[in-house]
Amino acid sequence: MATPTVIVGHLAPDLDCLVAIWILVRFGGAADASLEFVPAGRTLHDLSPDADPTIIHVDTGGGRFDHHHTTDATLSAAELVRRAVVAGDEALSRMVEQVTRIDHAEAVHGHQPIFFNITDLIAGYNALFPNKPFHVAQAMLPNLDAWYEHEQRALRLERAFKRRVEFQTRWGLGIAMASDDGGSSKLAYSHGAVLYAYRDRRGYMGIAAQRRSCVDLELVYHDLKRVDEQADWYLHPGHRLLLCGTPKAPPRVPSALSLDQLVDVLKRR
Ligand SMILES: [Mn+2]
Repeated sequence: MATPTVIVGHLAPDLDCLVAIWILVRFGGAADASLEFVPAGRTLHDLSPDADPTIIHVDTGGGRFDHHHTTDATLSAAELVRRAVVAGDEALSRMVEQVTRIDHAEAVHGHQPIFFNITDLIAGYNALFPNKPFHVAQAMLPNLDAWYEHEQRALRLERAFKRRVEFQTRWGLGIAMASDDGGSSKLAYSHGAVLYAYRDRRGYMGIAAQRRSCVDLELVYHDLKRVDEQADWYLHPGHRLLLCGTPKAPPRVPSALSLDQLVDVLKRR
């Protein structure tokens, strides 16, 4: 693809339009491209959408990166741009798949999620800057960076989870995993664990148990106070969470235990 010098989206840009722009800016060599916005469906200066290969229209204009000529629910502007620019990126394809689904859900009947979401965030920016779509895009680019980082982290956790250790506790199946990013309750519980233990790249450790379980970590806490006495273990009042360091609360003294040693403490209890 030619290096874009101008990216054209539609006024009051929505998630699909913004993600298409973001992919071009971050992955498509368009970091220095200028952004223009036209009424949805139109093109810049009413020229043919793909006449100039350095002027890229997304989600408008009926060209190669507009999906409005089809009702194919697997297509969106973001998906068309992704396929053309960075087809092999797993984190990106997961992100864009959600964008496509959101774009089509909105178009069909707008089944509303309960909590504030990214579509609401964009609506908020469009309300703040009703005549400045450029400001909306500038505000959203770092948010999309963060979403992409989140998807990459989820992938790293899935890869690390494949190297997990499973063990038995008095309460049921335990899972232990070490990874740069720590553990994943979602992965552990979906594999039937009643509790899981993790260690991250900083040496922060933790044990967490399913909310609807009878796990009580108080005795484990006392065991740890004995075998790892310097370390800054914290027992959550609910007794289902036992932590030694989190990004929210770095430990004054990290645990001296390896993950295997922590698992041994759990198995013995
Ligand atoms: Mn769209």
